[in-house]
Amino acid sequence: MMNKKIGIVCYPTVGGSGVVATELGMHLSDHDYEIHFISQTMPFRLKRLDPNIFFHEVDVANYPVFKHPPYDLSLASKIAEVIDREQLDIIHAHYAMPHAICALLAKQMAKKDVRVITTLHGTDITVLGIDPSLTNLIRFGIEESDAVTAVSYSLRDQTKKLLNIQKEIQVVHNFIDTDKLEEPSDTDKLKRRLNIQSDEKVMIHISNFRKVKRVQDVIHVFHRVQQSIKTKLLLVGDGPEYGDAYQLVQNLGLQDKVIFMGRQDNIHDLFAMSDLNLLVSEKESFGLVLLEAMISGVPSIGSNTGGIPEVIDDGETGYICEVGDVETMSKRAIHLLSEESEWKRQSLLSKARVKELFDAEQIIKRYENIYYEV
Ligand code: GMT
Repeated sequence: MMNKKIGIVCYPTVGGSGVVATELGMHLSDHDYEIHFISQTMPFRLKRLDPNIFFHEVDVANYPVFKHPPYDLSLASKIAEVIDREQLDIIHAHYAMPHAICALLAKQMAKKDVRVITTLHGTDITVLGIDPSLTNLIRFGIEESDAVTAVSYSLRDQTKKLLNIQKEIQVVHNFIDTDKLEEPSDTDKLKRRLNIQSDEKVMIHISNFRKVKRVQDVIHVFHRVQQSIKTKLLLVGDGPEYGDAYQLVQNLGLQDKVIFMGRQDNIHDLFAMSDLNLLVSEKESFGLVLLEAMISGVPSIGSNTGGIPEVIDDGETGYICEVGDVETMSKRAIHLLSEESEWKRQSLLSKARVKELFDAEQIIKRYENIYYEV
């Protein structure tokens, strides 16, 4: 197999699309690809030293005549420079705005011929794609790419419908390493330090605390559950809704039972302590955190939106409830947390499902096939 050179353009900060892009690059380097990340700062998960992985930082030009520094143009220019210097074969743009458009501009600028693959992740379509000031631009980015993928069937169908796209969009689900799981830290010790008693259950929600995540619903569900089951709630992450979530916890008198953890890196340790994960968003094209829960054998309650029902098998690895239906969510949570044998069954099925459908090695092969097709 030829040693292909791939440029990956992604957002480097905390967020699912950046995580997927970085993990993809690291796996491809294990398959003898040469990977060139092109981004504003080093992708946050890119910690390991690897002779097959390079990082090219985008310097954004600034000058008093600009009202806003032209990041998009600097990015396009950097991509073109890297294509020619490193002789890249493929640019894989993660998130349509502005990455797909910048990649297409760079393709025109560069002397070396490249193929552009765009992966759609979610709000690039469901929020930005329907903004009238951006719709045509995003449609152009999709139609002109040599191949396009979406992280769920739901996102593919929404893209086609909302943007009236005829072009083929292949569904490649998100993935997780299922065979290199590190042993979690001492769970009992962690629980003691967090003041979680041995007979208490643990519910968890991890997100960037944006409005679409409906963190308040998570707290309302917990409020109902803790009335009949000894439980603590871990709230992990940070974002615009953090303050309101904190206030709601005070108002409901739950401050001794809800643990705000802020942003955390070691998600695996957190799930090792947890019994039930909640992802009850209004929009969610996939929900990467569901895979992190499944691999640790933690069932999830998810909302019936976007790609969540493609990840959670309703009644087998958690439950799907309507967005905002905190009553049903609470009933399902109470059922799972009180029926030991049912929880055990769903926990085992969660681990099996993630291995069967979302394992990194099989999903990486899908991307490799697309690279070879173009
Ligand atoms: O689209 C976003 O909100 C940002 C993006 C990200 O960078 O975190 O999240 C999306 O992409 C993730 C990775 O593919 C998916 O797991 C998330 O479900 C998706 N977010 C939404 O659709 C809200």
